[in-house]
Amino acid sequence: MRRGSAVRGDAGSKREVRFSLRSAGSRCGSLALAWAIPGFAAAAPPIAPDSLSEICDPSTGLPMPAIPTMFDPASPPAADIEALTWLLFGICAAIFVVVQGALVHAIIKYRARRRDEAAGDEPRQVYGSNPVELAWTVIPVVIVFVLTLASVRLIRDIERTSPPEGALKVVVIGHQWWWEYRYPDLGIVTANELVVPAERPVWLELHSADVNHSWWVPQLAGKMDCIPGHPNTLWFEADRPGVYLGQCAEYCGNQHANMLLRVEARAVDGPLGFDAWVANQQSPPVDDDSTTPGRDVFLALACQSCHDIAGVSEGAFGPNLTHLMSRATLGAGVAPLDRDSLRQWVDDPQTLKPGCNMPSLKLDTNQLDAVVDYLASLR
Ligand code: HEC
Ligand SMILES: [Cu+2]
Repeated sequence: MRRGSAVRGDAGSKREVRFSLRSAGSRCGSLALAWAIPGFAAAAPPIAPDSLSEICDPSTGLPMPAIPTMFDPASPPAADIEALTWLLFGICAAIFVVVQGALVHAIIKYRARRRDEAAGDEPRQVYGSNPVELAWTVIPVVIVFVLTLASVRLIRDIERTSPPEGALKVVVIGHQWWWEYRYPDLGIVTANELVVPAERPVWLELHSADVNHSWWVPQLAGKMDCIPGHPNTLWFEADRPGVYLGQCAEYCGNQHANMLLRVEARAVDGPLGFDAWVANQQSPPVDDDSTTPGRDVFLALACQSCHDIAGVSEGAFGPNLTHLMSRATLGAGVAPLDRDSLRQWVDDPQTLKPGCNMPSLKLDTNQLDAVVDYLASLR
């Protein structure tokens, strides 16, 4: 039972908010799922195997689907895509029924019968029929035309060349095997968890630092590739607060499956609101005398050449750690971000995420404890 694992902060107040949210919301009241999928399990540790459809995210108290789904859209582009999906499904289902029906009818009605054989009869042979050939040419052409028009219209509706008015701009950079998020207008850099306000459009500019990745959170928008040297754009607008999950959708190497996408759409106000999150992210990292030894170890080792901690180090190869503990997951979803998994990660990330681009620096126990104390203070 790891419910406490994603509790962060001195969190008395957060805890209260969360549990009151939880008892208030009937959808969030009795929760959760025995996890089958490791990445998604990390995104929300199990509480009780109760509902397969929706659970409460332990770190924010927000509702969250157990697995990513496109059938519960929470944003206009996703809703349009779902509607088109049902239209296509409906047309294809009708074709299936008609074709299979005709097949079954023919098999039964025109099956070989003993008395036909005895009489040496063959059914009447038909060589070419203009009406039939016309029908099976024209009808499919009309169907394909309808499908094409519907798809083109949808693409025209949801793809934009400029940001919607009032949109929050976020630059997404896919890395092997994690996500970087930069908020240019707010001066924020974070990793793996995109926090946005609900009911406000979000404009993503997608890049890649290495190979192709693909950003796909099915409840929010369609799939969009992150291509090196070729920025793409995507927009969505979460119509209700919630945690929306997705997964890198373009094979990008051995840890591709551990590139969880996690979007938290928060209300604007309140202690767990978007504005409070922004204020915290913009504040300098915690600087506490008791964790100075750990910070010194961090600076003395190669950690500082790969990681950015505002005002402390400027590495840019790995995730920004300035407010590490404000996140709920570690290593793009391989584990919930708690002290135990953090310690295991710093000791040897390869045990949690084999092949990932952070080496074990073989710290001794004292160094390890000091660094983990330091990192755990970065809220
Ligand atoms: C060669 C560069 C490199 C060095 C050196 C390095 N890291 Fe990392 N680190 C990374 C990369 C890359 C990731 C992302 C791995 C992934 O998720 O696939 C990462 C991830 C992390 C994370 C998880 C961040 C998150 O949000 O999931 C922590 C914590 C971390 N490193 C701490 C450290 C510490 C402490 C040290 C020094 C002991 C260190 N790193 C040394 C490259 C490095
Ligand atoms: Cu990938």
